[in-house]
Amino acid sequence: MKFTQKSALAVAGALALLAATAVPAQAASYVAHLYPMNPTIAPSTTTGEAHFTEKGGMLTIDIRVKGAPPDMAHWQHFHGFKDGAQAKCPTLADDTNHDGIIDLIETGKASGTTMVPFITHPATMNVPKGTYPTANAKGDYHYHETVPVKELQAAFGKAFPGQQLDLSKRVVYIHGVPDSEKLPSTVQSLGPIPAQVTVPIACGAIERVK
Ligand SMILES: [Cu+2]
Repeated sequence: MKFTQKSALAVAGALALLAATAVPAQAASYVAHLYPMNPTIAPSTTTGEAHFTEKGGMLTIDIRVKGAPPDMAHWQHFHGFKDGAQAKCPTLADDTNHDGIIDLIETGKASGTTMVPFITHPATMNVPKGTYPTANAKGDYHYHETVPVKELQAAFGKAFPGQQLDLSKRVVYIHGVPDSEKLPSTVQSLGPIPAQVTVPIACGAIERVK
């Protein structure tokens, strides 16, 4: 009896060990369903999906956007809190100056700050100068990049000390309306960057699916 119990324990232990070592090898998948924001200023309704897959030390970022303002580049990032708090997409209540538009600055309370840009080389973390995708004449685009997790985490940790990427605590934003779009002067932006570039047009919270 004693022997059997011991064996059972040994088997359970071995299984637990197997499970523990098997986890990192599995792919982790995340998705963000993007819903339109500020539809009164964007000439169209922006929707889309962002997928994140972590496998074999690589992070693949795949974002499909539909109906964004056409023929222009769109800033896109994940935003989050520097202290690791859970970010959310804003609601109409976040339009604190009641100009009918939730601008970038007003997203801060719900979503924190701009973190990782979805540009050609995300690990450069070059938010203002990176190359962002351009929507076609229909307002659609497909962004697909693969980046070593270690490289991205190292750059991220430098910008946000003590922070992990923690995708499920972040939100994806798509930004930008045409330069020609007249915005009220109350629409705030980031430093000298025109509000047309930074105004959010879609948002989605990142959820882990696997
Ligand atoms: Cu952003």
